[in-house]
Amino acid sequence: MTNIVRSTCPYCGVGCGVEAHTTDSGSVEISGDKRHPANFGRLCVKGAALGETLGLEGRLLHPEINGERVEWNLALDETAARLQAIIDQFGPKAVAFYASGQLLTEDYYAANKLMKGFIGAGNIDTNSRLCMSSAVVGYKRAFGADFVPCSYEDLEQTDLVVLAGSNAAWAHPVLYQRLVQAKQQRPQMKVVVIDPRRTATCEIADLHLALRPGSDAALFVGLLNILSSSQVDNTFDGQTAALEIAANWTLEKTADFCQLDSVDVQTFWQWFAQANRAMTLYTMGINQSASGSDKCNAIINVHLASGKIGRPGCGPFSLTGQPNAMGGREVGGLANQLACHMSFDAADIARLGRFWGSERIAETPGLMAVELFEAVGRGEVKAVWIMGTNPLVSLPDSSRVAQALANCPLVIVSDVARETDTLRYATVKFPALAWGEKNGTVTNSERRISRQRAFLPAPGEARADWWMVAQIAQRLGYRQAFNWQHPQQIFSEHAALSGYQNNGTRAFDISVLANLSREQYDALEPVCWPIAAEEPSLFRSWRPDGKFQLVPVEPCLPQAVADHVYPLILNTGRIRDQWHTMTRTGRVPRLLQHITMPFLEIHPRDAIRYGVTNKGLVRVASRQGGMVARVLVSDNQRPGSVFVPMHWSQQFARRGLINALVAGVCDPHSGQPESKQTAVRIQRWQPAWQGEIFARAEIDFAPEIQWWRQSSSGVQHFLCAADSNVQAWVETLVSGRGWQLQTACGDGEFNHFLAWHKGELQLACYAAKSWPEINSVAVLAAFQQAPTSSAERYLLLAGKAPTAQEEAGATVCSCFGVGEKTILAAIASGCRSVAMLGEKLRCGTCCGSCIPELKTLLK
Ligand SMILES: Nc1nc2c(c(=O)[nH]1)N[C@H]1C(S)=C(S)[C@@H](COP(=O)(O)OP(=O)(O)OC[C@H]3O[C@@H](n4cnc5c(=O)[nH]c(N)nc54)[C@H](O)[C@@H]3O)O[C@H]1N2
Ligand SMILES: Nc1nc2c(c(=O)[nH]1)N[C@H]1C(S)=C(S)[C@@H](COP(=O)(O)OP(=O)(O)OC[C@H]3O[C@@H](n4cnc5c(=O)[nH]c(N)nc54)[C@H](O)[C@@H]3O)O[C@H]1N2
Ligand code: SF4
Ligand SMILES: [Mo]
Repeated sequence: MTNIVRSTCPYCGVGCGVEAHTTDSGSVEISGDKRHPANFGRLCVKGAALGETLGLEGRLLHPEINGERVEWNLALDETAARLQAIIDQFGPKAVAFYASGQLLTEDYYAANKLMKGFIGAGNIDTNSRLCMSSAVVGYKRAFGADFVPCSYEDLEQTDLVVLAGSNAAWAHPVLYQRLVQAKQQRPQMKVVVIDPRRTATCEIADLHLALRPGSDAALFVGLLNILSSSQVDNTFDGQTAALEIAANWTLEKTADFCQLDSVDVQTFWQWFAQANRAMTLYTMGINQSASGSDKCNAIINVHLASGKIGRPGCGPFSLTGQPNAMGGREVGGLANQLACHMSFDAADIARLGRFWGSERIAETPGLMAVELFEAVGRGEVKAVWIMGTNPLVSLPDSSRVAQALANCPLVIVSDVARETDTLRYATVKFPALAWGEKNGTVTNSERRISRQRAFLPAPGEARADWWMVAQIAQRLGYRQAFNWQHPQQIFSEHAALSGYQNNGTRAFDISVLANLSREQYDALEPVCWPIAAEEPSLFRSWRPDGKFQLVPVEPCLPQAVADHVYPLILNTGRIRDQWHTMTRTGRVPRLLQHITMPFLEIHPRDAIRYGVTNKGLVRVASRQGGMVARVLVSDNQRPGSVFVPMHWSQQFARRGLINALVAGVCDPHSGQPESKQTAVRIQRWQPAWQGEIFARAEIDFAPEIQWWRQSSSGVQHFLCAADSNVQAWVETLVSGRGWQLQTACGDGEFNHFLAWHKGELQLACYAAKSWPEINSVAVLAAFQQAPTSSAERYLLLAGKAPTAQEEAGATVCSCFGVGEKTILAAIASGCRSVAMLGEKLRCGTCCGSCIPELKTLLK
């Protein structure tokens, strides 16, 4: 019998509905939920691969203190006692929580309540600080509330979509496909992409503005100037000052500042001014900037000034990144907010105190992510509880974060994975329930609250994040306030607080959901807040005077400046098939096959200038630190700027951490770091050898060997490179184990090794001057079933398949596992279009996110 549980995808902020089909035998299949209004059944590659992330291998399943497994009770008693001792001796501000937009609303509410309501300090911040805190500042300054005035269905009703600093094709794939469809249906709808890189998102762009990194504000301030002469019909607070600045941003000045063709700038301005309805979708290319808040307001300003807001098909739409980034904003998970859209003014503090029954409500905002870890480093914060985020990888200036945590007396980490870069520094490890096991709600980009429901039993001793918080709170003496047995009770409390003495003063009000029974909570259908209100009219209603703010914005360039020592600007971001620090997607082999190691994308002209070649290795360094990547020469890149993905941690590469280079300069209003611009230099690295290594069990790499993990279960598979002697290293590895070594070497050009033990393959190492062409499928197969004839063994030693087993090449279509070589062969045999390829190989027919690459291959 199959049991179907409806839930929500745990990855991006699109918030797609999924169905988990479980059978009695325990197998689980994930498919899209056709009834969910965020996706109507569609899933992207990551969502479709969720079923492959459910295994327990690599999971943290038991609490630990100082590396020793302990009983939950002891772990909780001990942790609470240590927290209490620190609070007693140094005060509540010596304790901090660092939470995540991937927690459920119920988890988040609990953590925020404990820290701000009962420990009594503002020190709870979240990884959303690195993500959309600038967007929050933008909305609050403009509207007086953190309200996203758009929905996905606006995309079907608009005339112009501007994507600013968003690679939605890879980062919000299902939403992007919706946009693709909308454009197919109404080709007259225009799409403008603003991004220094040409990305997969540009595939549907009528205009791509490949502007100078960090110069976006000028485009919108200049646009405001154009609008002011024709369209500004309303009086806004701040209007005079905003327009005064804008008046300086003529077409010439703007084009010059942004290093764009003035014809292109003018086209964009005209399209925006003339469109009856327009939307701007913006994400990290805007937010992750030392002037990100101002950029957000520059965008909101043009929508306000032209009246393209508060009606269908209009509005400034900040897309949230994480599945519950919006939920975090609702519960007040950022250090400078209180719960349910309340702020640190006396009336709100008093109101919250009444509702929670506490006299200890934090009276001032707490530390924001980057400064929080700086305070840890200075020893001012002595205990930090990290939940659902991996700051060693994702915060800027990683070596400083590592130093801070290494010296912090109490580091509590709640995670689902057993090994992460952050867990290395944990004093206390709490095993959390993962997706599929946990139960609660999340809110997506369009403010739609959906249920995540459990369809798997809790494994080992893993527990819900809210439960851990409640248990610690009870041990700190707050039993009454944290006496929940079920997430529904927390949700009810949160919903009630949202309406508590609200009277229309706070935009976030879901109090109609406060009295749901457990059955009703379990059956809750996806619902957008504000509930029971007409959205456009509501948008007007929380500023009863109708006054919105035009924030005066003076465009400026990034803090990072290229100079003769660090002449290139490093841009960082996402790739299609990986999620953040890869703790989940990195374990799915097919998701690692699209892009196998960190790359540095560079313009051909710069490649020549700096002497690097496609697929060669390169050392990248900033004033903060360095990493190693593989070169990808591409004219999608702007000259002067390079791109490296953010995902690789020390679990997946020896030196792949891009945040080792990022400085962590922050926006003064939002505290959001400038993760998109860092001045770097690059240096070609021609190692003595590079190659691939396969091993039956974990192996120790000599410290001078760079490695990039290709699989994290079963046979260990790595790409490697080093300047040292490969033969000497392999010999030490094999020595003393009684393995027989089979070697082949060709004149210093290549060195291949196979190590056998009792007829079983133990190790295969293929090293060469440049990347060897290895049939990894055949090599992996040889670990399952060793070749028997000596001819086959020689073929294996050559890295070839025993029979004419063809290799598919890098996976282009992850949904159906179709490789580049297969696609090229199909093109050679007559497939002339994406449709023909789809018919023959199925590639591109599921989520569609590989279509841009298929087109490139066709070209
Ligand atoms: N596959 C995948 N999808 C994800 C995630 C993931 O890890 N993997 N993470 C999710 C999360 S949390 C987030 S926040 C979102 C992020 O979603 P996005 O913001 O779309 O993703 P990024 O790749 O970080 O950056 C977007 C683009 O900003 C561009 N950019 C860099 N500098 C500038 C600039 O100065 N101006 C402009 N206009 N553009 C610039 C980059 O070239 C890049 O193409 O993705 C979500 N979705
Ligand atoms: N250079 C650069 N840096 C960036 C960015 C960039 O574009 N460039 N983007 C930034 C942005 S937008 C973001 S959102 C961050 C993301 O960065 P992180 O939040 O650090 O990345 P994740 O890998 O998602 O970390 C989530 C952690 O929580 C664990 N986990 C998963 N599910 C659960 C759960 O249910 N409970 C608990 N307790 N743990 C769980 C995972 O195993 C993982 O260790 O990175 C930021 N850093
Ligand atoms: S688009 Fe986002 S929410 Fe939807 S399936 Fe993909 S990762 Fe999940
Ligand atoms: Mo994010």
